[in-house]
Amino acid sequence: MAEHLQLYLVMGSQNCYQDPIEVLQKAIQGGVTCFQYREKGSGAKVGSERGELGLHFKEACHSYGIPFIVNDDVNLAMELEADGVHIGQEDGMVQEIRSLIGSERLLGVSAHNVHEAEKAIKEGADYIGVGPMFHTSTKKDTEQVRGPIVIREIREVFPDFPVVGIGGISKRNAYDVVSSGANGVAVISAISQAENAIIAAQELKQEVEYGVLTEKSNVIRNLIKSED
Ligand code: 3NM
Repeated sequence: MAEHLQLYLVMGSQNCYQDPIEVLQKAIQGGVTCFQYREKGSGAKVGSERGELGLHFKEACHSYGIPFIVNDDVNLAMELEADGVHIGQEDGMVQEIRSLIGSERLLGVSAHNVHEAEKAIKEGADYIGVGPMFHTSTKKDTEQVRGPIVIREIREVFPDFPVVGIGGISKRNAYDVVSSGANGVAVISAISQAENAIIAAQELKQEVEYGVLTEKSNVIRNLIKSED
């Protein structure tokens, strides 16, 4: 799972200024490694239109070989035969959702601190999304911003568990999130509202790769130190 988290695009039609399917296709061409369909908030599609758009998104993801995850809605995820579901703390019990979706589908859970991370991991999440890393105006009901330090705290307890940071991430701060130990970054506006989604994704991906290298060399340095 961790490799899919490098550059995770979360998006619904309400987040886009341009055609959402084209935005997704360009984003994947630019380096997006996972997609979450989050049709939510004012202007979001409902009913059959919501399902139809999801199907187009899924086709785009699968034609490029990246996972298609549905936010919150287990019924929609099953109807669309999605690769997984992502839930928040308020969306139900992890074990319950797992029993509905089966062991093959991915289950992502939002966590805001070490305690929530620990609970989600023990209950069977495949990865956790940790946020908000920075201030965001995309989601109104976020928890307080504590920044990439939360990733470090979670990493100390779970050195290898797949973790992605979310909230206010752009090319200017993606490096801080990944060099703190996240496997990648999840973004909405940095790609969905960019003038050119290909370039936006490429630039973010570069920062993520740079952050991964820094984190790896830190781990090696610490290993050498502990052997001295
Ligand atoms: N979850 P942007 S922040 C969907 O903190 C979501 O859990 C968050 O949008 C959390 O990349 C967020 O435009 C919105 O800041 C992310």
